[in-house]
Amino acid sequence: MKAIFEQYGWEVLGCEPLNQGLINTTYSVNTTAGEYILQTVNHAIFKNPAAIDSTINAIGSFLKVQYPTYLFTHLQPTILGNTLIEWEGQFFRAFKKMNGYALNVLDNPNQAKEAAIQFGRFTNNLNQFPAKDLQLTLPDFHNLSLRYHQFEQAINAGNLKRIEQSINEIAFLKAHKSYVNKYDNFVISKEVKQRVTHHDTKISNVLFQNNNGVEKAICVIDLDTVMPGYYISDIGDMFRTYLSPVTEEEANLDLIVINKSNFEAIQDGYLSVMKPELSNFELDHFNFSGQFMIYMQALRFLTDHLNNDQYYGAKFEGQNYVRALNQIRLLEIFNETV
Ligand code: GN1
Ligand code: MG
Repeated sequence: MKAIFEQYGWEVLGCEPLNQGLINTTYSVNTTAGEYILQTVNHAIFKNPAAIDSTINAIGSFLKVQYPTYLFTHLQPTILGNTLIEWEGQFFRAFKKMNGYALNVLDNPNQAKEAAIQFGRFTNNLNQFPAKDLQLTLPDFHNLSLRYHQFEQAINAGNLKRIEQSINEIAFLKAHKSYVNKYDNFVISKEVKQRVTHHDTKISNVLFQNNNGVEKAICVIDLDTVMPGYYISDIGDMFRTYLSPVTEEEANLDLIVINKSNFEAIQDGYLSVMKPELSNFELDHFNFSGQFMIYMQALRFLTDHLNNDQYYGAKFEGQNYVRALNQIRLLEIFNETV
């Protein structure tokens, strides 16, 4: 790491790994010039780290001019002025540490509303930015048809033992294939727009501050999957991750319940910013966004389990299976409640 610190010109007092996200590795670096977040970009997943670098810089420059007071995680340049470092086959980038904290789970609807406002504002502030010019950091990331196809491939060519053990879950996901058709119809509609979309709106990707007991979201983070996309991705992932008091890792399915106040808070918060932008057809798919994202995540976790955890990895045998069961249960409860 020393070679990296030198490129930034940091005199480092301490460096510790942060447990954040499933994909990249993140460190908090304390230097004589302040605190930084240093990250390696997972090159196995993000095949083109330069595309992420270019996106963050492009939208950052736009926002700096158009919304000078908007809080944005600009990339930290090295002494030579680069915002992405390639070093011994690994890619690094850094951000100034923001004065805020992230939550892993919500404990009140205000947090859901605050986060939804921030994600709405992010897209809305970029509505004059040409979304189609953004590079695709992960092509087809939220393409449900493709995810379904990958699921079918895993059923045909995956780990036989795991396939046999998953017959109930496979049957459930097949029985809900109509979501794929609904998604296909949504994206081909002329009334649907591609906008600058975050694509990973979980609660830990929002920073909060607490001033005298008033908790406010201050900005969104983790911009690796910012791409042209559909608003149902962002709303849907909020539904997927804010409604239940337990995370996607929870193995006790009885603990998965839906908090309706959080649902309303997401709706109020996001639409307070984005409603004028959305067509009636888009708005008609508000609840579908939850089905779309929860279903897709269930597909992705089960697919990965059948493929021997190639994508997400697993800390214990069957971790992605547990996650898939969790998401299937969440989808069932979502459908009962909404
Ligand atoms: C991954 O790495 P992380 O936790 O930010 C994934 C998301 C999933 C999420 C599930 C690039 O995000 O799509 O929703 O795990 N990101 C990528 O926890 O695949
Ligand atoms: Mg992420």
